[in-house]
Amino acid sequence: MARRWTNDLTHDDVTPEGLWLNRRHILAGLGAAGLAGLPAAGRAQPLEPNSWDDITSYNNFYEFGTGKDDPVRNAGAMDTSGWQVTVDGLVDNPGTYDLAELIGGLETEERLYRFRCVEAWSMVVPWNGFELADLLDRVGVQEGARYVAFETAVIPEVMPGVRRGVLDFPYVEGLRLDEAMHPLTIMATGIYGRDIPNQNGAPMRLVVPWKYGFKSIKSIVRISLVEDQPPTSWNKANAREYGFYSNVNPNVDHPRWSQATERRIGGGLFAQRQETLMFNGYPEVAGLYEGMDLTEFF
Ligand SMILES: Nc1nc2c(c(=O)[nH]1)N[C@H]1C(S)=C(S)[C@@H](COP(=O)(O)O)O[C@H]1N2
Ligand SMILES: [Mo]
Repeated sequence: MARRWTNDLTHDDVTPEGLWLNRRHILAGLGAAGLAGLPAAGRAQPLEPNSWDDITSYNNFYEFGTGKDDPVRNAGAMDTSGWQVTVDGLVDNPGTYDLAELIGGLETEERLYRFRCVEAWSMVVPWNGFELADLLDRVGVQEGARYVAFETAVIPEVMPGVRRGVLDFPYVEGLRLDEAMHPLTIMATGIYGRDIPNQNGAPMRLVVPWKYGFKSIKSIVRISLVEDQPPTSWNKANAREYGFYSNVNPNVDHPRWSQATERRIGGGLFAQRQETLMFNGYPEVAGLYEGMDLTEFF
């Protein structure tokens, strides 16, 4: 029934082996090290993950307020039980699904990803989840679909940022279909082997590691396969500063600040800034943008 939308890449082509971590190893490691932030010992780690505390207490989730500590203080009031997700547009199997039904059996390995916010801070997060491509295959992408649009829940009773109208909600984001199908693009449902906390986008959020953090939309309730480039929240709020693509690119400054360096959260106040890497250190995605002027399509 569902047709596989194919591209040429496989994991082996694009995911450096060291970035894949076996969930069982992680859980075993946590048994020994606690939740302080160290994955299984004895493995060569190309990246040092941030601590659970860093990852879950310094957040952007404007529905719950604009301060970095607003989400951790306010998001607990959101009830994610019985979560439903609507899948519509150019798909074989449209409908409104219970989340468990929609994603049952898809969850796979833990992945350690760099995360880079447009505000020039960064983290490294060990996500649990699955490839967005596997979900799209399950719902069956139809001919003619060129983009995937995503939408976040709007629950004013528990979302002070929605009540104050700090952005035009619902928060919306989008990817080109080939970006969405790329094996680095995941739907996260956990961190460090635990359920993803509300402030990080429970029960399911997008993670696109080569793009600025705001592309990684949280608490998703709608996924639409569409023909035309969908609107995106930060582009709607300020088109001059935020484009559709939003690839991490040290050579394209944000109009109000440089993107050449970043501050790793948790490194301490006096930690040296580090150089920001093209595509946030995922050069394997460069082929997606071949022939595009990335200063025009920023
Ligand atoms: N629905 C929604 N998703 C969102 C945001 C938001 O305000 N609302 N903020 C974005 C921004 S700007 C960033 S940097 C990341 C932060 O993710 P984290 O809190 O898990 O680090 O979430 C992104 N996803
Ligand atoms: Mo961000």
